Amino acid sequence: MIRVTESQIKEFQDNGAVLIPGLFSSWIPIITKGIEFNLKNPSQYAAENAKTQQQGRFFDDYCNWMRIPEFEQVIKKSQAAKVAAMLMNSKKVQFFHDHVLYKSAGSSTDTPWHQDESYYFTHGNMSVSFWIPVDPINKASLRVIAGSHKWDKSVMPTKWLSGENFYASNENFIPIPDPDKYPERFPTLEWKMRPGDAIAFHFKSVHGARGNSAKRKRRVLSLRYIGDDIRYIERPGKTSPPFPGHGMIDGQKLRDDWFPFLDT
Ligand SMILES: O=C(O)CCC(=O)C(=O)O
Repeated sequence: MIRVTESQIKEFQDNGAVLIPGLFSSWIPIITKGIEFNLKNPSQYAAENAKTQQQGRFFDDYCNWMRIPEFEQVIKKSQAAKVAAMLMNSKKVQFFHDHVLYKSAGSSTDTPWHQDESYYFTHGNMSVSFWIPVDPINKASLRVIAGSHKWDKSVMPTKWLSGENFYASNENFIPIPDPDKYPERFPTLEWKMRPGDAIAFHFKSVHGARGNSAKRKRRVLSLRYIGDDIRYIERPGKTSPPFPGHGMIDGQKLRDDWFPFLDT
């Protein structure tokens, strides 16, 4: 059974994000096993994002699905690709990448406001990530600026730890908004979540997250999908993830040997 309704699709398309309760309920033990393996076996891309004066740990890592069978299983066998097709209104769905985001109990590190598409070499409107916590979430869910996926300009990408500009040239980007200072200008969405729930959000949605003030860790897997209209775009520098040696050029569809089509 596909767990997505017309009103959830509309909410995703209007707000750029929607909660989908229970989408991964039967996958939580498998996802948890994959995350635990990833934490013990980080890749070359793993990063620690807490500044020295901050409490606790904020770790992330990505592009591990080819070496972590639990991630490959959930990507290829769960209903996520079907739901992604419906949310994006796309005939076909390609998998883009996996991303683990871990905050220890009491981590004081906020996830900075950002827009994923600015870091990516993808361009287009058919995109969705599922943010899937395996621990209950009260205050540290993803926070999304409602409707920001429809903004005309992209938000300036920065390096999470240092705050430096991500690319050498930043002229085409707008400054990072501050929804906590200007809540009327930038209305935000956030959710209480149970393991199995997922937030579906657009690559252009501006989002962040609070630190984890809870007494338990916050382990999350984000899975990212692209649809029919997504094309490769050259950025003014190395993207994140970088996918070295991809060999694609402006306007191409993403190569399907690296970004596989999924059954929908
Ligand atoms: O989990 C977080 O703190 C941020 C997640 C995020 O930025 C993402 O999944 O794109």
